[in-house]
Amino acid sequence: MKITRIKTIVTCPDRNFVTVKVETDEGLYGIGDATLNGRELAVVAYLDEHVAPCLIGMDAGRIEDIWQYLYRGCYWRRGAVTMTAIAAIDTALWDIKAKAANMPLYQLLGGKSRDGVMVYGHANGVDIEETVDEVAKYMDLGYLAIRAQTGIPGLPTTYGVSEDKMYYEPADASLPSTALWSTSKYMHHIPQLFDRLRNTFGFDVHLLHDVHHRLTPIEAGRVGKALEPYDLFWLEDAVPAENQAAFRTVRQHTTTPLAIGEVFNSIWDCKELIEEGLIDYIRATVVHAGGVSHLKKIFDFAAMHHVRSGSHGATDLSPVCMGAALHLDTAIYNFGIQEYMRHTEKTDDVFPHSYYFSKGYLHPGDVPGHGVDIDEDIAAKYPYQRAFLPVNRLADGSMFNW
Ligand code: CS2
Ligand code: MG
Repeated sequence: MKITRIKTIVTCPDRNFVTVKVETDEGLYGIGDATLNGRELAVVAYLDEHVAPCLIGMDAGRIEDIWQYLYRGCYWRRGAVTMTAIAAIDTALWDIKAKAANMPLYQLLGGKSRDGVMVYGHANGVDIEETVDEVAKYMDLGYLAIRAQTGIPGLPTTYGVSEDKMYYEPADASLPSTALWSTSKYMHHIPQLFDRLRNTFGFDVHLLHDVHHRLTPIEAGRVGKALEPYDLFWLEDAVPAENQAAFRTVRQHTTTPLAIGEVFNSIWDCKELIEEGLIDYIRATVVHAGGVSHLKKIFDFAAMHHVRSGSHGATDLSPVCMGAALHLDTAIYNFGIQEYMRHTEKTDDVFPHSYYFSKGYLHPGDVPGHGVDIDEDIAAKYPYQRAFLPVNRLADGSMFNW
């Protein structure tokens, strides 16, 4: 089966998505997510100019070989743009292979290891009271695991707190808006949130929290230790991890489970973290970590070191990424949890999908392939709109991590 055409489709049904469609001479096609939040058109140019022309005429069934061709063959390895482009092609090729086999993708990845994929939803409020109410809403919706974020007194806006409680959207402006950050205000406030949540809801619900790369290792150790009585499922992205060894300090000071990985592109971003047992959950995902092929390798490596999966599933990862991720989540042995932020109705119309939510779990469905398609006519109604994540500054005006 030969690759005859590779199309990149950009659409903005409430937010931007980039989708790759790989067509073959046998009429089968596959799709892959190529969305890199705030850098969408860089990936489009990479795919259109530097990937698509090279793959025309290749055998669509040679997934591993094409992956290595794009990774090794280009000389410039890794990086978010490259690995997102590779991921999109890889996901589309797995979609084609599973459709050709007339099987849901999880069958080709080893079959089902579980009956459903436990997900966590996002509860957030401007203050602790509102976050408590939001957690209650998610429990009523049947969620078994809930991430809780709250506004911090003295900071006008805070990461993770959104106006629209149903559909969280972090890329909020056509040029980056500026937020104010204070580590001391944050560190003082966050244990109060979890104290209140556990007193209200007890210990049966899983609670998670995202620091979004805001602390130093010793600060993260202190926060992790302060949160130990509240038994978090995980503390996410406590420290930026360009320097993986920094997590040794965090680990020495707290037993709160640690998760990281949404900005990782390859095994080389997390090799020491996994090998040295410095984390508990690896949160890399299909679209930004080289597709189904490479993420499966990361997860299998993690399994050897008692590290479980916890894939990123924010709204800026398209339903195509979610579909593919759910097949992997279903098949691997060391699955932990999957993030699930609902997409808007417009987005769901552009991307019809077989996956569905029931009683705290997502299910990938049983249609051949990864079960997600794109309606190109509806997609064409929503042209690209430039959008950025905010940036963060401290009170003295200096730049900080977003
Ligand atoms: C996040 C995201 O879902 C998460 O855990 O940290 O909100 C993240 O900020 C965005 O996906 C960035 O594009
Ligand atoms: Mg996060």
